[in-house]
Amino acid sequence: MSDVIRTDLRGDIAIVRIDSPPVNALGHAVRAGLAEALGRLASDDSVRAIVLVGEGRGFISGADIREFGRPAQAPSLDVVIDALENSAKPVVAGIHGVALGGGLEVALACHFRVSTAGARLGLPEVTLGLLPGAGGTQRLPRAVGPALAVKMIAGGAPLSGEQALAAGLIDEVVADPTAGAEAFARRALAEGRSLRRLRDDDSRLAAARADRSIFTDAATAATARNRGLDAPRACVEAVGWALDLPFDEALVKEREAFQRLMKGDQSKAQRHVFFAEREAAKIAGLPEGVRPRPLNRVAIIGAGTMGGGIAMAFANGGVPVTLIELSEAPLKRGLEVIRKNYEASAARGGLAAEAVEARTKLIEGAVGIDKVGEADLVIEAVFETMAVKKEVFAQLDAAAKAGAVLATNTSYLDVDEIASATSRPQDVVGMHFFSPANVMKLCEIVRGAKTAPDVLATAAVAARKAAKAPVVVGVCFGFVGNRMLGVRGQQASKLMYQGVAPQQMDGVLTGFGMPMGHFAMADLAGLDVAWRSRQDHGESAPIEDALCEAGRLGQKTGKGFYQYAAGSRAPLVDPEVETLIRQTMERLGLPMRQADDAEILERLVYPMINEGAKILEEGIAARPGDIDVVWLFGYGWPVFRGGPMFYADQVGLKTIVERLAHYAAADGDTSLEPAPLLARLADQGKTFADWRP
Ligand code: 3H9
Repeated sequence: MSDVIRTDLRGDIAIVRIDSPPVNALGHAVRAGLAEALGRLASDDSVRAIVLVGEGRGFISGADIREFGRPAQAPSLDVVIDALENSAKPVVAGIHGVALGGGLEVALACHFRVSTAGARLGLPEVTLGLLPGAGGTQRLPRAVGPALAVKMIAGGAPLSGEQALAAGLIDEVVADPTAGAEAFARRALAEGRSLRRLRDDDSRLAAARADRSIFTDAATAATARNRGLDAPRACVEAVGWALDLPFDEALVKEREAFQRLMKGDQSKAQRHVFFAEREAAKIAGLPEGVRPRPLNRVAIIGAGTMGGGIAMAFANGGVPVTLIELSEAPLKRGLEVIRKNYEASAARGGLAAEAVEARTKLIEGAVGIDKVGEADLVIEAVFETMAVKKEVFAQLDAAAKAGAVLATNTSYLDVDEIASATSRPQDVVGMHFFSPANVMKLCEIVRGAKTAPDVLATAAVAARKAAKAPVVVGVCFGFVGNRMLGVRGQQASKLMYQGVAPQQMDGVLTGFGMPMGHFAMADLAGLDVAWRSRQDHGESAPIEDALCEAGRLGQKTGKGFYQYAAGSRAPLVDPEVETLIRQTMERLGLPMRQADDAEILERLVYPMINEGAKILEEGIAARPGDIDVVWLFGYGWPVFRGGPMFYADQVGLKTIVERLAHYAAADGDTSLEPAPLLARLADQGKTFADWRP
C-alpha cells in the first residue's frame, strides 16, 4: 500500500485520494501509488467507477520539478495516464485548488472532469521553459479547440473552474470535488454514458483543420511578446501537431521536444528562477516562532509616482490604503493619476469596471502625517534626501500608533540613519519598491541593524500581499540592485569615454535579453538628477554635463543620449550626440577605440557578478539566488538566463575571474580585480550554487 495514495470504497465507487503535501506533485511515490491502485481497481469486480481527487490545497500541481534532470524512475507519468484513459470503468477527476501541468494532463486522461468554480486549471510548463510532456499538447486542443489550447499552452495562464466549464474543459462545476465527482460517476453509470477518451475525439479540431488561420492567428497572438524564449515556439509547434499528425505520432514528438527543452539551458535557468523566488521569500536567520504583526491598513507618505504606484499595488491586493500628502493639490493630483491608470487598464481590457471602482475606493486620501492614525504599516515615499527622510520619520515617531511598522522606500540611503530619527528603530525597515511600483515585481526588504524579526516578517508578508517578490537585503549604498547597477554604470561610462557608442552598448544589453540598455534607462530616469548631484559635489562628467547643458535631460525633454519622437518612448540614435561625444573627446585629447560586442558584454556584466560576490561575502544578500531574484524582478534580467549569479555559474567562474583580471590590468582599474569570494570559488572549481556562508 502507498503512503501517498489512499483508496476507499463508497458502494461500487472507488475514491482514489492523492495525499502528498505540500502540493500533490507527481513525484515517484505518487506515480507508483497511482499505477498500483489503478491496476488493483481494474480487476476488482465490486468497483464500477473510479473518482480521482487530491487532498489538501489542491488536486495536483504538476510533475515534481525537483526530479527533472535526475535519472527517471519508473513508472513514468505516461503509464499512469494510459491506465486512466484506457480504464474500462469510468474515471472522474474531482478538481479543487489547482490542476496544473502534469496535474491537468492527468485530469485530461480521465473520462470526465468536475471542478470547483474557483479552481485553477492550466498548463504552465512554458513558464519553466518547457512544454507539457504528458499528452497535454494533444489532449487539450481536443478538449477546448486548438485556438484556446495554444493560448493556454504557449501563454501558461490557467482558467478558473467557471471558465473551464464554458470552454468545454470540464463537464460540471461542483461545490465539493469528492461528493461532486462521486455524484457525477453515479449518474454516468445510471445513464450508461459512453466513456470520452480525448485521444479518440477529433471533433474540436475539424474547424481549424479546414481553416488553418483559426489556429495560426491564436498562435501569433500568444507568442507576440516572446523575447528570446525557446519554449513558447515549441509549444505552438506541438499544438500544431494535433492538427497534422495521428495522435500517437504527435505524442512521441511531444515527448522528444519535452526532453530536449528540459535538458537545455533555458529551462534550467527558468527552473532555477522558480525555486530561487520561493527560497528568497524565506527570511534567512529568522528565529523560530516569529509571527508577523497584524496588517489591516497601510499608510503611504507621498502621492508622487512611487507612492501612487505602491498604493495601487496594495489596493490590487485588497489592502486598504491611506495616501498622505502635505497639502491638497499634490494629493488631488496623485489620486487622479491613480484613477487614470486604473481606467487605462480597464480600457485595455485588463480590469473590469467594478474592479476600478473597488480599488480606487480602497485608496483614501488625507493631508498631514498625523493622519497615519491606525495604519499597521507606514511606507514613506518622499524625496530621496537624508534630511527630508529623517524629518518625516521624526514626525512618524510622534504620529504612528505603537507597534506600527515604519518603512522607508529609499533606494540608496542608510536605513539605520533614518531609523535613528525615531525612538523606535526596531520598528523601522526598508521596503524598496521598483518603478513603476504597481508593475515591477520586486521589493527589497532592507534589514536595519536594529530591525526586529517580526518587523522583517511583517514587511515580507506585506510585500506578498502587494503581489511582490520580497528579498531581504542588508544596509549598504544602493542595497543589492542599485549597487550592482552602479558598477555597470561606471563601466558603461568608462567605455563611452573610450569612444564606444552608447547605442552599441545598449544594443548588446538588449541583445542579451535586458528590456532596456543602460543609456536608454538613464534617459528614462532623467539625466538632471546626477547632473545636480555632480554640481553639489563639485564633480564633472564632460559628456553628460554637455548633454544637460544643451537641454538634453532625457525622455522628459524629448532628447538625452537619444532623441524621441513626440509621444514615443523608443530611443532613436541622434547624430548630434555622436558629434557631441566626438568633439568632447577631441577637446579632452582622449583616443577613440572600437570594442566588439563580446567584449562589451563581458565588461558590462562580469563586474556586476564581481559586485554580487562582494555582496554575498559581506552578508548583504543571504544567497546567490536572492541576487538573481533582485535582477529578474527589479530590472528585467532575462528569465532564460536565470539571473546574474546563475549566469556566472553557467559561464564558469574561472572564465569570469580570468576576464576580470585581464580588464583590470588592461585599464589599470582596481575595481575590476576579482573579489576574494569569486577568486576562491573559481580556484576550488566551484560555483555560486555550491556556496554556503
Ligand atoms: C510538468 O508538470 C511537466 C509535465 O507536463 C510533464 C511531465 C512528464 N514540483 O509555490 P508555493 C513546492 S512541470 C516540486 O510556495 P503556493 C514549492 O517549491 C510542472 N515542488 O505554494 C514549495 O516548496 P518549499 C508544472 C513544487 O501555494 C512548495 O511546493 N506545474 C511544485 O503559493 C509550496 O509552493 C507548475 O509549474 C512542483 N510542481 O502555490 C506548477 N510546485 O516549501 C508549479 C510547488 O520547499 N507550482 N512546489 O519552498 C506552482 O505554481 C505553485 O507552487 C502552486 C502553489 C500554485 C502549486
